[in-house]
Amino acid sequence: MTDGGQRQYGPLGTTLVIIPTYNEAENVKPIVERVRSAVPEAHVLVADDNSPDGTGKLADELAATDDHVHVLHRKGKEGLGAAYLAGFRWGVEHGYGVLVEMDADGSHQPEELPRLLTALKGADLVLGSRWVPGGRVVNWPKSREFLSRGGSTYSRLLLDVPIRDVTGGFRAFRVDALDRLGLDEVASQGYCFQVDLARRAVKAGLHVVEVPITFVERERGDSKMSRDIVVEALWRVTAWGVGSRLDKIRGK
Ligand SMILES: Nc1nc2c(ncn2[C@@H]2O[C@H](COP(=O)(O)OP(=O)(O)OP(=O)(O)O)[C@@H](O)[C@H]2O)c(=O)[nH]1
Ligand SMILES: [Mg+2]
Repeated sequence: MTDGGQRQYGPLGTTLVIIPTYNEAENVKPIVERVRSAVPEAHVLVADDNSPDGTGKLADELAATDDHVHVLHRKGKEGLGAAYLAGFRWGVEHGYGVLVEMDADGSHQPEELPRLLTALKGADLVLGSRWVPGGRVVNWPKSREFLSRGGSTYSRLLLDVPIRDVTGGFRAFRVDALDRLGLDEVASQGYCFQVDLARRAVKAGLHVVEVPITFVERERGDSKMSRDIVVEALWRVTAWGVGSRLDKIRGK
């Protein structure tokens, strides 16, 4: 999408990389270290849902020796969406200018963050994208690729969002753009949280830019992807699509 380069964007401010975790004991240390060396000026917030495997404690150990690392302990597993919303609130309260979403499992490569942040200088929201030219996935089974591409295509067509990778979770937001998304009303819990934010961004008229990324399948730990998450995404996206079509028919 383009606004024809008409708009002026302010300075970015300090970046907070939010990493939601649930049972990522094998991944939390390596991912935080990679972020710290890829973007040394950025801060990291691990948003842990009281992982039984001790991820939160490991994150505390990292925070104890590095003043750029912070931990948000949540009481129990409430889904990716709730963890991000809590992380966003924390970031806004602490005065960060840019909030980044990133998985803990290495699928999103911290080394690609500088490219996302450079693109954000001229945008409200930057999406790391697997499905634009130059984007790719490494080591994904065909079934997963089919689900992801299918989910993106279904969402794009039904919701009229001109975004190739609607479900991706490697994103950089300007804080003032987040304010315009109506986050208080977001109820999406799992995967569809990402679709929800993307559709809200387009609806709010934000300038959204997709930057190609190489997405790497997780090597350690277990996926939290489940049937329930896919079902939630399917019904919510369908309900949003039908709702907005009805609004159009009614002339709203
Ligand atoms: N705090 C919190 N984090 C979560 C929750 N569910 C998933 N996560 C984290 O969200 C990120 C994405 O979850 P994944 O299990 O990798 O989901 P996915 O990327 O769709 O699945 P795979 O591609 O199979 O890895 C990881 O960092 C998880 O630890 C949750 O309920 N609470
Ligand atoms: Mg993953």
